Amino acid sequence: MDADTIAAIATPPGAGGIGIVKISGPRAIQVALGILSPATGPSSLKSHHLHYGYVIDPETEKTVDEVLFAVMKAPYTYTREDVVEIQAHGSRCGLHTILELVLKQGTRLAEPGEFTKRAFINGRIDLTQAEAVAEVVSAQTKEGLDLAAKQLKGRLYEAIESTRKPIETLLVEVEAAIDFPEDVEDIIRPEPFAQRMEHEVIVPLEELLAHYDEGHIYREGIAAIIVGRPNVGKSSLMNRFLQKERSIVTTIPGTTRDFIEETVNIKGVPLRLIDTAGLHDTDDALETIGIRFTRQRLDEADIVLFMVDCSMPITEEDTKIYDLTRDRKAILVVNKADLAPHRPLEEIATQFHGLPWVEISALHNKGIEKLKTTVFRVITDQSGPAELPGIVTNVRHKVAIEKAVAASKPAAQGFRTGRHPELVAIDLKEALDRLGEIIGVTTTEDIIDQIFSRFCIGK
Ligand SMILES: Nc1nc2c(ncn2[C@@H]2O[C@H](COP(=O)(O)OP(=O)(O)OP(=O)(O)O)[C@@H](O)[C@H]2O)c(=O)[nH]1
Ligand SMILES: [Mg+2]
Repeated sequence: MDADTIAAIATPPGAGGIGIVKISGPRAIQVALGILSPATGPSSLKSHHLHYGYVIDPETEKTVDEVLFAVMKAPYTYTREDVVEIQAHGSRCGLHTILELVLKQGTRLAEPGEFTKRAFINGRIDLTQAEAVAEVVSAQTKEGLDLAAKQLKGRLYEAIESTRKPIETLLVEVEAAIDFPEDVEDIIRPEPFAQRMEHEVIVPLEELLAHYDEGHIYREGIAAIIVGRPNVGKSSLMNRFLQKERSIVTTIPGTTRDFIEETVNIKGVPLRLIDTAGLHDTDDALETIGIRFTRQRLDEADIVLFMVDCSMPITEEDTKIYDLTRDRKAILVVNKADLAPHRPLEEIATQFHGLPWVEISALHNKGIEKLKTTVFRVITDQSGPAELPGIVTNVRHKVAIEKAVAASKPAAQGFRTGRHPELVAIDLKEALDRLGEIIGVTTTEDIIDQIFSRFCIGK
């Protein structure tokens, strides 16, 4: 059965210079011509060209807007169906009026991600490329965008396909061995079989997994929490990172009362910074509500920036805060390095042994770059993004690859250890299925629906 024809506003809510109404499906062109009056007349509408005209309400014959529109005939379109995109003036009201006229012509409002889903179902892109569309749309940094663009071009698809191919070939051999048990030894030679699985399947898949963490943080970002006693300069540091006066800074201890969150870009990693209220001894020592909240936030954060003031003696409060950073990724930030230090900075640092430390002056903007580099290094366990990390950045892909590796290992060893060919075949099929899930050949309907439901309408 033919797909129905769908339509949606493809540009974000709010007024804009232009806004786009998109139509896709077998009736797209007919529907569009029902409401458009092309300046050149309807007969000369060349595909993949931009045309000029008016949107006219067919019932009232009133002109709704002056527009440009593109007619794109299948198959060289986003969805592989006929597509019309109407570029109107970007008022919300105007776009809704056009959309309503289009819907009245017998189209249906598109579901979230439905245009991209059609591109997938009609075979223009695989599932990883469809997911990359959403990543491109939501990328927060240039590096995140680069990763998504690679996936959009099919890098992950190719990597997965290149491991599926050898499994398929070997599976044919195993199936022959099952059909002709008396010839097993002629059909399969255990050593080369194991080697091929190892070199062409397991090693490449493990390499894909090895860079997952780096890739993932480029995409998803990380959270850093700044903690320390009152008045050490936490809010000043926050403002330096953001390059704007976001947090209130005063000489009065206890200025920040609540959590303040903002996101900055650190070497391509979206870093969500959390400024907190200074932690200090109250009646209840450190067991106050503030501490409890901070502790909660500490647990959620990926890295702790523990700040001390080098011009003041280190106190028991500092030590208690330091205790909160145990077993966490943390950096000691020695602030106010512009003032005469109470003790040599190295000595201060040794009190908090184990933590990498950076001296800064939040007031004079000194040491901030070094601190950023250290944050990046601690988080990625590497010194700098010489090259963008691997191409697996999505947890769905990671889990599927892990399962494929887990099935491939016994399959590789199978003939060395005399396993029954049928069991080897089961493992090989399992590996193929798990890999196929990533690119969309063996993915369940539910998962596909879930993936597209996270898209925005109009994409
Ligand atoms: N000399 C000097 N003063 C600083 C530096 N950083 C912050 N200060 C000053 O220290 C005082 C407190 O700074 P804040 O940034 O408000 O400190 P805070 O840790 O956020 O304080 P609370 O919110 O009260 O916990 C202000 O007067 C800042 O100007 C620094 O590097 N050098
Ligand atoms: Mg503050």
